[in-house]
Amino acid sequence: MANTRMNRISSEYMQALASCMRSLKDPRVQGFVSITRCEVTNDLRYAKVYISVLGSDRDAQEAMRGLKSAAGYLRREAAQKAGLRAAPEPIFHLDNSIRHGADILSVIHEIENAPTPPPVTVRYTPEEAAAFLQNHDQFLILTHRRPDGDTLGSAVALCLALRALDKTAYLFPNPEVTPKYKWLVEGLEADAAFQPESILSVDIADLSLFPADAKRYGNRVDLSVDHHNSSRAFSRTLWCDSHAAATGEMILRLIDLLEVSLDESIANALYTAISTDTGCFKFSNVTAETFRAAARCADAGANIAGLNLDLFIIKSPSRIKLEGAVQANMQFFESGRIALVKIDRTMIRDMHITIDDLDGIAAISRNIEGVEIGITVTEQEEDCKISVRTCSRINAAEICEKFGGGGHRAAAGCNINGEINAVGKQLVDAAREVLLKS
Ligand SMILES: [Mn+2]
Repeated sequence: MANTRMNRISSEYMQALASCMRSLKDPRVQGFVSITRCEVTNDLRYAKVYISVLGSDRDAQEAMRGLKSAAGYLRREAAQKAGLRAAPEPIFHLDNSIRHGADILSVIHEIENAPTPPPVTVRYTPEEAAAFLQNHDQFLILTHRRPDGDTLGSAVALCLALRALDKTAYLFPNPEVTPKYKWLVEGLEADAAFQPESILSVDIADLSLFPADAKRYGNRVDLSVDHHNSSRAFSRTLWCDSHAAATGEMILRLIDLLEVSLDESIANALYTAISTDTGCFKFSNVTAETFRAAARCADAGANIAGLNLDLFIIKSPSRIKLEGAVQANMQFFESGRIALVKIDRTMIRDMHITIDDLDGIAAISRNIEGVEIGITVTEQEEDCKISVRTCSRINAAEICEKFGGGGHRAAAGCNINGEINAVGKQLVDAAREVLLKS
């Protein structure tokens, strides 16, 4: 009983505090600062407030300094706003785990003068989502950071379908589109002069996944279409179907509801979305619906063999060299149950490795007979990026959580500062610990 009451007080206090933080004029608290958790003590004397900052370590430190200097003001205002008889003293803690993409409960600060995010997200059915599209115009479609085939293919198919309805629709020019997918978005990206009226997002599970330049739309998304289990509401309306193998499957459903017929371009975009998110129909997310959607693409003239060749079979010379080096230098531990791959900056430079080349490289070590945990350490400019892939018995996220990262059971990641060999050793030690107790 008491717990429920304190939970309610904490939650009300958190919202009040978030609202007060929004009104701060301190430039140090201008970035993407969120409260991820808040616990008010039973005696109402203190509030432990966990803060996440999207940005560099320095941004985070500065934001914390800004919050601490405003603590007196925030204490009075938040208590008053929350209607508390006592004024708990907010104690701010930096929540580092969140910066690696876990839970963001509330985004509390946007660019100056931007409206606040919608307080409530309305869950839409596919029919309601289609009606929204039918009744609006001047669309801008957002895709996620490090865009993959699903976010881009879905955005392109939706854009073309809206244009087929004589509407104006453009893609947000995502600066991270790699050469592999450039052909898809060509001619569909908005220029700086475009003034959208309706903002859509596809395949974006969380505000933290917005491209840096799209952050200004973070609180303006009218409709989000997504299939991630972990999808977090940030838009005015959301249609989420976690059974869909790809957002592309959901876009096909919308296209049918809008009564737009599939043409070759739409079919190519949808096939790209569906095939890439299923590892060319090999992953466990594939359903009969996935094949039906792919068959519709084939019927509409999608270039199935050509796309499969470009997306899954043809590899760049640098990728082949990288795979060779990865295989030659792989280290095994615990009688071959743990495999470690290290990709250092010299390799990346000498072999001319691109982001496209690194895509999916983490699966190589795990896909070896007897390996239960595959670890890939990639040296970056500032730190090492770690990808862990595991067999179903082992929880990859548990290993990465030890280093402030996270992810799914079969695939997780984290970033660690340090020399690549030392980082590799740390990871193997952590993996061994989890392996031996699982
Ligand atoms: Mn997807």
